[in-house]
Amino acid sequence: MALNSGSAPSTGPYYENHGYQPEHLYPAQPSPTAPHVYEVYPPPYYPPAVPQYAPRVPTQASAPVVHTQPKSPGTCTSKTKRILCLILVLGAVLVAILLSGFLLWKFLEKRCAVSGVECGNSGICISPSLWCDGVVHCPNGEDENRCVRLYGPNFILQVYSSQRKSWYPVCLDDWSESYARAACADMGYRNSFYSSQGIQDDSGATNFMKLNTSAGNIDLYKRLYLSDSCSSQSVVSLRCIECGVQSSGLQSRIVGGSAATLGQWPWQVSLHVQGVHVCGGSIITPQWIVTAAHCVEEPLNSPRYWTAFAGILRQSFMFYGDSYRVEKVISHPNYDSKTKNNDIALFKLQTPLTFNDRVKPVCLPNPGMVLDPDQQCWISGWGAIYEKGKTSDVLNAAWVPLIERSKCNHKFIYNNLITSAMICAGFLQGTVDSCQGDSGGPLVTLKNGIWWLIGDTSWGSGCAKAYRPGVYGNVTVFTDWIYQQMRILRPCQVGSWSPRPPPCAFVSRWQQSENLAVFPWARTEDTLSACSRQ
Ligand code: 4AZ
Repeated sequence: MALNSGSAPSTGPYYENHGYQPEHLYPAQPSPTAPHVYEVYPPPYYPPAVPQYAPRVPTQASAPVVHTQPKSPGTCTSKTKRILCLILVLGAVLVAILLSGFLLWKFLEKRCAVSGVECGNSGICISPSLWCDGVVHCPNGEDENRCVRLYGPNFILQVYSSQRKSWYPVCLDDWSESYARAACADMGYRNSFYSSQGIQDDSGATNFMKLNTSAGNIDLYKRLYLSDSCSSQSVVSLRCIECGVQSSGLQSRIVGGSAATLGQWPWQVSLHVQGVHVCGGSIITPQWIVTAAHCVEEPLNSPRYWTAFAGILRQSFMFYGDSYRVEKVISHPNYDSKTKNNDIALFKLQTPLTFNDRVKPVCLPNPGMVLDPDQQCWISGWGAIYEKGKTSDVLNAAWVPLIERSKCNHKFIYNNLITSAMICAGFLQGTVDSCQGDSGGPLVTLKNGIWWLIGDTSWGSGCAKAYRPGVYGNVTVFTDWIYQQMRILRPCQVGSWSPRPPPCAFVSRWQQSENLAVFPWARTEDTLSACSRQ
């Protein structure tokens, strides 16, 4: 990390977190292109409001015009020809009707206007009542993919209504911890729950999801119904993991960037290949680490090359600390190695990390979180302290302001190379920046007393150069993808488990191809025992 002191930030529009858009499962972020050029269309033709009749006025009236029936080879003269003609015309009309009917049906089917909600862009429609019902119906599991989310910096629990195509907060009436645990599991936090409490809803919501207490022992989502009243006047604020807290007492002040202290950036990990630090990463759960996709390009896409170290400040001390082997390396499916678009990847560890003062997760940003255009953020890592230098032995950290995208895309800065899946941060005069070896590491910000993972270190032109700030993966746009990966269960194995099988999922016909989700809802006792029965 190239470290120095910074200067005053600039102003502009907000970076806003937008929630899940059910129609785009993997939103392919646009690759950097030239600025938008608006196409010039011909002026629109507006038909006249009343029928118009063109007067039939002969332009030359010197001789009387004799109108005769022209004789052409294509006209129907004889009786048989006339019948043939009629058949041909009727046939053509019939074909046209059938064709337009087919096209209309295809159009309606695609829009799912006839049979319900479309599964992504697949053209497959399912009934709205099957959406978020706990059973996967769509080929890629879109119907059960994002039925619940945490919104804003206060972690308001929201449930998606497929009928209304909107998100609603959950009323605290009749809420209990078991529902909270079920909601966390559905988000991907398996066996992880931190707190669930009621808070005053200040969003101005007039509709709430409420629990139907008279419903039998059915799935949480089938119990929920939309209501315009909430007698407790409180909504559920849910936290699935205690995240985004630095360890108190161990903290020391950093001005302009300097060596970190233990527990200050407890989510920072060092990712090693053959005993050498290669990239940084951020802990988000005991088993999941966020890093950059460019760190795991072939041949480093195999988990066997990687070891993660957590809770250690010095590279020279790494081998005295606990090391963690990697079970899975998952690179974003739309990562573009040329443009660094969608530069994010996940490591799933073979064994979970044990959290303590030095090892803790950072919070993933929730949709609906508004950041200042020049929000103060922090970067950390063992990267080089000057361009082309070697990696640092000590963990360094520095604060950098966000730079709004339009400014970063200026022709004198990155000239439209910054997509919506990227965020710029740094000082335009240079001086403080991430550098080689910081890649994959965190760009975090403090909001509401909690540290949030806003970016993962991705690229930049050199280090700490004027008008060349650091570029980070925009974690906000990847959270749906991250949760989706966390929800995926391994396929059930044939054989018996004792005393209890680990969570697993049946792989359906359409999900057998690689890279497709398996039943994200396969978490019930039924499924677990079904797995063990196999
Ligand atoms: C790198 O190669 C790298 N100045 C990381 C960050 C930046 C440049 C390079 C941004 O890991």
